[in-house]
Amino acid sequence: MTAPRGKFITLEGPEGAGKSTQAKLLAEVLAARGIGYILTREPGGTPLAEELRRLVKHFKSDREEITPESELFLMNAARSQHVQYKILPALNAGKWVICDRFSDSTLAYQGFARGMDMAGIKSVIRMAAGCCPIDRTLLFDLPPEAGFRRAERRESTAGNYDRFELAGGEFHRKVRQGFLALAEEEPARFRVIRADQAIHEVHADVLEAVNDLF
Ligand code: Z5A
Repeated sequence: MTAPRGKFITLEGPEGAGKSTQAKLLAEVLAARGIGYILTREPGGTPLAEELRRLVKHFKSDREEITPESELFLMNAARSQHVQYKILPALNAGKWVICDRFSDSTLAYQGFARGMDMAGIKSVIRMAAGCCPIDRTLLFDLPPEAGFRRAERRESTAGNYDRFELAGGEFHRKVRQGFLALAEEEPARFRVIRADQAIHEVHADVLEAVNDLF
């Protein structure tokens, strides 16, 4: 007998909103309940996808820039590897997948913020991840200034900003508005969580937001 498919939960939101922190706390709850899970992230999650992550975040050349179209394809090349080699096998084995960012980040960053055609983006996402419907998306909402201040305090940042962190306030305001618009479009899948609370309060909201999936 095959195991029932696991649940696919994605965490979305602007930088520094606390997605990674909350993903780990949720994983601890699953472990305590004896539920098999994997914790993963985008872009990334497999060897090739992690290489693409490094490129798309830190590529620098005085001869060319990454075009918005290339950014879209790099994100989705990484996603295709991630889905085929990590996410689908875990779901099919009955494990829950907790994913720090997924396709809604493409819609918010490459769509709303970079201004690329939404229908085209959705069709690329379908090619990369159409086989993986999401059960619940937790949107951690925070003004970009607050998220940036938090991210700046992180040791790993230490002045080494990536292409997205350097994109400016207006870009990140569009990202936030984009995420909120996506949540309004699909209220059954999304739960919007106030990320400006203390970590334990955000965690309590996360548990409430996934409670019906247990
Ligand atoms: N991107 C894209 O354009 N298209 C796509 O399709 C995909 C991604 C998938 C990935 O960067 C970039 O790729 C991302 C979008 C783009 N760029 N941006 N911006 P990333 O993965 O490196 O960046 P991130 O997802 O924004 O990670 P992050 O900055 O680490 O944010 P976070 O995971 O939401 O936050 P955190 O690491 O849990 O917390 C940040 C700090 O705040 C840390 O010191 C915590 O201890 C602290 N923290 C957490 N929660 C709280 C609360 N509640 N109060 C106070 N302090 C807190």
